[in-house]
Amino acid sequence: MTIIITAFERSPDGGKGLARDTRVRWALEEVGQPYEVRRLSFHAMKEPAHLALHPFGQIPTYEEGDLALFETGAIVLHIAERHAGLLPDDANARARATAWMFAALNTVEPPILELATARLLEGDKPWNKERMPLVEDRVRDRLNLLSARLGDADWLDGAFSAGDLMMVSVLLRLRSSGILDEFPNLAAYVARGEARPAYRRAFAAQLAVNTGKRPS
Ligand code: GTB
Repeated sequence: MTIIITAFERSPDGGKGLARDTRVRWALEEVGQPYEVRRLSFHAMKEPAHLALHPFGQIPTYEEGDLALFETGAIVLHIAERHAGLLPDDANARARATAWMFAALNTVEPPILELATARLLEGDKPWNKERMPLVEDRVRDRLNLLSARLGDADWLDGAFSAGDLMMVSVLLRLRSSGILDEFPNLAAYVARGEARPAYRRAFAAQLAVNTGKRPS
């Protein structure tokens, strides 16, 4: 059955891979599932046809036969549960990998999104200069403990899993802030994720769409 995901017609990041279709593409590449992409303008995302798939009028969505999903956490978990390659066989290890997915989305991503909002949307506010260090420190608080937990391991809990896919995807958003480089083991962790052939294919595919360059 053909898998169809949605993505920006043109991502505002110009192909840096930060829009969330990249994590879904990455998951599909890891498990070797082909997919098609329906690209949407900002206008089309708020039209009834797309709102029927995504109640908040966002990307990405995922369609497979009569199943339609939104939310990258749910989509990546669905892919990981249906296909081998992103979750361990052992039931307890699967549960722990799922916990890392939730940790990425619910514990690590919120302060990173707050930082992105403070930088992109609030930069011109008179109080921004005073607020910024507080927002940055809330990111550092999370990264400090994540860094301590990762230590010198390659991945968060044994072999690479959907938990790492989601955590790396979330941390990538931090790169331009310079904060990731304050944590060398996390910077290396992200680089290991980006070096995976499946990530590279996913990145190249979204880059091609956003720049018109064909994947090499
Ligand atoms: N919780 C949802 C999920 O995980 O699926 C969040 C989905 C979401 O935020 N979608 C964004 C969207 O559709 C695109 S990915 N926004 C349009 C809208 O809400 O109207 C977020 C994103 C967008 C752009 C960049 N960038 O340019 O750097 C990075 C991330």
